[in-house]
Amino acid sequence: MSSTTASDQAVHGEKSAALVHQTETFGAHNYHPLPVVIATAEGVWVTDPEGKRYMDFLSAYSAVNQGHRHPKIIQALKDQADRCTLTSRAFYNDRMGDFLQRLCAYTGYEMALPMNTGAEAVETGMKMARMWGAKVKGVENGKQEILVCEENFHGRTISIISCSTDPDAYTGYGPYTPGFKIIPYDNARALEEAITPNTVAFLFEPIQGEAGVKVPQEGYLQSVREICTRHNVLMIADEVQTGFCRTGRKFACDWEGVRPDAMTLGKALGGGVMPVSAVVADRKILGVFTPGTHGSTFGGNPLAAAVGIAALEVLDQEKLAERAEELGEVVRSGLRRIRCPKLKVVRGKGLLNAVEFEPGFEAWNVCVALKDHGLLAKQTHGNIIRFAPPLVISRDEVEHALGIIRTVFEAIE
Ligand code: IF1
Repeated sequence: MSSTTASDQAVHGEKSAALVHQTETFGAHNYHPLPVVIATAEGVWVTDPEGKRYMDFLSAYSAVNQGHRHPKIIQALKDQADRCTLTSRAFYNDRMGDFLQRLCAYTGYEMALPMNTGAEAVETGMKMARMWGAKVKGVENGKQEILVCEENFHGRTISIISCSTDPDAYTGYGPYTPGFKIIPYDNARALEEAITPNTVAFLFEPIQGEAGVKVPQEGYLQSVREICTRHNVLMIADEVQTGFCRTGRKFACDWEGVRPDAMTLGKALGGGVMPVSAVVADRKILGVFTPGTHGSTFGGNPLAAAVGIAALEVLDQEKLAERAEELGEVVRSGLRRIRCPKLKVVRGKGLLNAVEFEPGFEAWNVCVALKDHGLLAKQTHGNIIRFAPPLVISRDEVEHALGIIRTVFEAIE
């Protein structure tokens, strides 16, 4: 029995409608996509099957920082595909070492553990923290505690949703993994008060993406660093979404000059082409893993390594952090000039920005209207829309996007 959705009617044309219908018929309904079908993509632009072009202002949730199908990344993918794609970690391969060395150089850590998705990196970070707690800090195994923040988003696995505060993320998925404590975000005192002798790590987002691009007050990261150091608690920054130049620095923690004990990385590390993720830390922490204690079939595969190398090179060669910082200012000032009584807050860092409408406002129809005007964006929660274009966007493209957003927002009653 096929189920059609409102989206069937709202898409651009016959081909799109048929594709939506097919997707909704055979695909589990774990998403409610905007009624648009993407067929081709390049840089900031995507095109639907009918040939209509849109600006991508979501960037696959910051996984396309280098732009869709960046030529250097695609070339690296093609070249490696013609040599070797997958070996498993049962053997060495000739690309992973180079990738890990470059990732360590880019992030400033001694070691890296390659995985595939962001959630796998976060799970790896959790296991690393627990193992470090048992082996190094001396916490009795089974009593390790990890602190996380309210409104966090770290992925969709059972252990990760076990520390979520979003009922949509965890309801119905019990029993939950124990060993997590939840504290308020952007509150250093709450962190200090929650630490016990069994606390092994504080896992946090330097900017909370899914929560609606929540930027903590200046000094929060430095306070977290000082508290974690003093209590011998691992400071683990989840930079899966904020990493790789998105916020105007290599990593969001760089804005306060803070070096976490470990970072979980993903999304743009795969250059918008394939899943590539990792945990980076120094030897005294990542060294807790010994052969056979953790792994992944695809983690560190030569194809991912080749793509990851190209993804990192493009960030530097095209100075994407500088671009994100400069154009982010243009986006926020442009958004703040829009006359829209229901628009209450514009916030963000670099090219990770969001607008918040008055409480109770439903932003879905605004996103549909933006789509009809040629710009793709998605709300995080009912009244918040995230704007996160690829970092290769030009100044002219930013101005064009602001024109679309202004037209749509100023038409909101
Ligand atoms: C979805 C959210 C964003 C992440 C951080 C780990 C992961 C993510 C900070 C896990 C992934 C994605 C997941 C995707 C939508 C998107 C998302 F809305 F879910 F929360 F970006 F804000 N840490 N975020 O943001 O990485 O396993 O997905 O590779 O699940 O709908 P992943």
